[in-house]
Amino acid sequence: AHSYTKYNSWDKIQSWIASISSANSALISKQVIGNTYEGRPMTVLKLGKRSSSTKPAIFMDCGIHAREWISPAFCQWFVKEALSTYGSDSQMTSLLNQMDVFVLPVFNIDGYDFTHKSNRMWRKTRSRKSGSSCIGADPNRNFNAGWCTLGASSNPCSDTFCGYSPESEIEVKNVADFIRRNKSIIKAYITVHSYSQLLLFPYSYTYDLAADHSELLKVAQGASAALRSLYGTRYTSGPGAATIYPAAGGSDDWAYDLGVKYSYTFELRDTGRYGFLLPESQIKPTCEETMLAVKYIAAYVQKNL
Ligand code: 0X9
Ligand code: ZN
Ligand code: ZN
Repeated sequence: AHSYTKYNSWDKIQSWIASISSANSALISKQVIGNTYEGRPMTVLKLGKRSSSTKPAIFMDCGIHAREWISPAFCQWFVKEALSTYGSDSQMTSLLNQMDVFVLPVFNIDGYDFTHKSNRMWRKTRSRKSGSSCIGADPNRNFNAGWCTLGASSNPCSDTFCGYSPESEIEVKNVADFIRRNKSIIKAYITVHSYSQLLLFPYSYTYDLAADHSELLKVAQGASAALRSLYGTRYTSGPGAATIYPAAGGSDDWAYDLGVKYSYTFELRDTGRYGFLLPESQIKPTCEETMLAVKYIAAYVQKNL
């Protein structure tokens, strides 16, 4: 059965998506934004109170990288918390009254399924192309932001293969199309990875500072402080290139250059003791503390609409 404190398989997440949306139709709707390479449906959940006017929105995705299992666990947690605290938590109530939150629980579904069935450390998509026996591209090197210029590989066998062209990965194209289509309402982009305990923002494809650098840093530091207030977990905030490493083709830089100012990449727990193999006993504390950071960013965005 599905559990918020376990790493659920894709099959369990898929049935959870169906049941949670049908049981909460006043606050959730779902839409398929396309299929993965292997044909699995990519479903975006829209959380928010129904409104007659179009609402500004936040887009959040989890599971761009297959082996980062705490990430999809967080998106599921976020949906549960949003539903269970709407009406009692004043911040969540106000957020979902005024804005919508689009949640893509698993971005790289084919890769995620592969990590459950065959290779726990798989990172990339599962696309194939004739001419190479190596499988998949790194979805976070496949966005059209300084594509394949830095910190990415043009070798299909590399774990950071940028793909054959920008958006060559259908999962990337589906998400990019969705965000482009909803560009006028999307005010923030949040993408959840692991691990290293970082809160990153543009740029990663250059060491140049973003035009909104000081505001992005201020909000990241506030979010990190909120996260730390629960269990003392320390996060470092900063632009990707200088804080983790330069790497082009990422979703955060792409969304920012499209015009989504508040664009953040979370690298959740831990700092390397367990790494991608974070024990299930840490799902709850990791998600609870991360909720505080995401809610901090959301509240800031809402206040500055
Ligand atoms: O390298 C990545 O894609 C991310 N780290 S991970 O260990 N989860 O793979 C960091 C992404 C930072 N942003 C960009 N490079 N645009
Ligand atoms: Zn990642
Ligand atoms: Zn809670």
